[in-house]
Amino acid sequence: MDPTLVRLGLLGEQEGAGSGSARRCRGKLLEVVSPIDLQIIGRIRTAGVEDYEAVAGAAAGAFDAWAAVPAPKRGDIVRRIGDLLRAHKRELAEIIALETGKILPEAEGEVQEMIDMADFAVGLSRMLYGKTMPSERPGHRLYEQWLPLGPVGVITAFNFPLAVWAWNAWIALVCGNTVAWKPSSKAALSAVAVMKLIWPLFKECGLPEGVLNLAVGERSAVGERLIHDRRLPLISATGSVAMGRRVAQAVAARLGRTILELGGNNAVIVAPSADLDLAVRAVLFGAVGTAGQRCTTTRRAIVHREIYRPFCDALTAAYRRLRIGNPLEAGIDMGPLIDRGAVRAMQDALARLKDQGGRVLYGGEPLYGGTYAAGTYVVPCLAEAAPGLPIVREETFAPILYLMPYGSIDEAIAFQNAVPQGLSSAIFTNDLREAERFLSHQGSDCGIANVNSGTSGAEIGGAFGGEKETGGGREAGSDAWKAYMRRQTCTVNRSQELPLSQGIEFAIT
Ligand code: UN1
Repeated sequence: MDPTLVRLGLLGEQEGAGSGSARRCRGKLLEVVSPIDLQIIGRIRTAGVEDYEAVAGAAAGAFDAWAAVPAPKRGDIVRRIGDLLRAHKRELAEIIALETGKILPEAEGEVQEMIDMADFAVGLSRMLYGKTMPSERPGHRLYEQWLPLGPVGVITAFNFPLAVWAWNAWIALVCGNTVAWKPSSKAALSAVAVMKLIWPLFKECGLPEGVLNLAVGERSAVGERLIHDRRLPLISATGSVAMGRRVAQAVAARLGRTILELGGNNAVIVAPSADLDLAVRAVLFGAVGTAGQRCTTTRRAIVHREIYRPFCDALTAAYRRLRIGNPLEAGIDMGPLIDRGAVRAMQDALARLKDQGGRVLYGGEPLYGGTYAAGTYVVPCLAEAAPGLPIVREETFAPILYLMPYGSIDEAIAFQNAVPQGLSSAIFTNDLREAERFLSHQGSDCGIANVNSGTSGAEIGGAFGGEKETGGGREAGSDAWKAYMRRQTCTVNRSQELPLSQGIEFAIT
């Protein structure tokens, strides 16, 4: 038995829902299978309908008490959560790696991202600033304040099973909201582990149950109920475009708020003046990091034709040196995909690529036998594809990089923007005009635009999210917190007159 599971108390059947401690659940049994070797690493009793109802009820019930805690005190709880995460960074990373197949350095990065986010939220808890504006009326004060919004529903994907929840949860907490979390069933053991770690802290601090809530479960028992739940004024969802569309429609129908972080189809433009070595390294990490299963994964490289060949050769040489294997072992660069279904989806995409006239330059095939017996490992793929091919417009959640040459910067930017998604983008250039053009309104149409830095691995300090089919939401740093609060504009009259705005005279004589 894996020592991490023992240390985190994840042996035996786990309860998939709770509000401060685990609750005896009545849903189906979920077997958690590691993509590394298809071994069962855990069993979770998922939330049934009544468990969801209890958990959402607890989130709604705890809201008033939590909102009444002063924001800096709420921040102090988040600081203590950050300390817990620091103390358990390695174990949490191991469970993430076991469950998702991402390599340990990246899994540790994910826990670090949660810690960084906690630090940010602690500071933020003293900076939920509202503006004061000059009133046009004598003896009046006009200002805005930000109030807690309510219980927030958070839906997360398998690829960042904890960090994306933390982006939402820490911000929601300091804003005075409670959280009801539905993690992906493909990565629910990490969620159970982290809640087991954090829940006792709330008890220790004398806080009521229901501030941080978990409900692992099937779409019918949890997901659908959550998005239609009128007790949750905000739903923040990360996942596929299809899922996001469903969430957006359900929440819009009840005039609720959404924060959506959906598909990406991120490109790197490599200009003739680029530092090639830097560009190759960035594209390599962007394309094969997390085995091509990040929202920010580099999926397209748009390379100037003068340097297209040397770039492709250098990248292929780097791909050949990649060590693919057990992500828990030192020295491995890329682990498995999340499951065999993901391997099939990758193979389907490559078959369609070939049908559409594209060409595989390197890799793409599944690996079998020995270390790879699980059937979840692949050789990452370099392919050549015209920018307009239907397959290039799709996000295949696998390590496929489409390479395409360009002639002019106008053409490169047009290629970059010619997809339905708009999350992350990058240009490698040493030409100031090109860089500034890329960052202007005539440049990248994405939520994230980088110069001489790759598409993935965003810091938490900036707002994270994208345009078009990526969903338009913003999470994590900067002023993303505003979406988690209720803005109130207040006018206070200290005079003995009642002047109306816009100079309206309305006097009954
Ligand atoms: C995601 O894939 O949903 O920028 C999030 C990055 C990470 C987060 C990715 N900080 O790649």
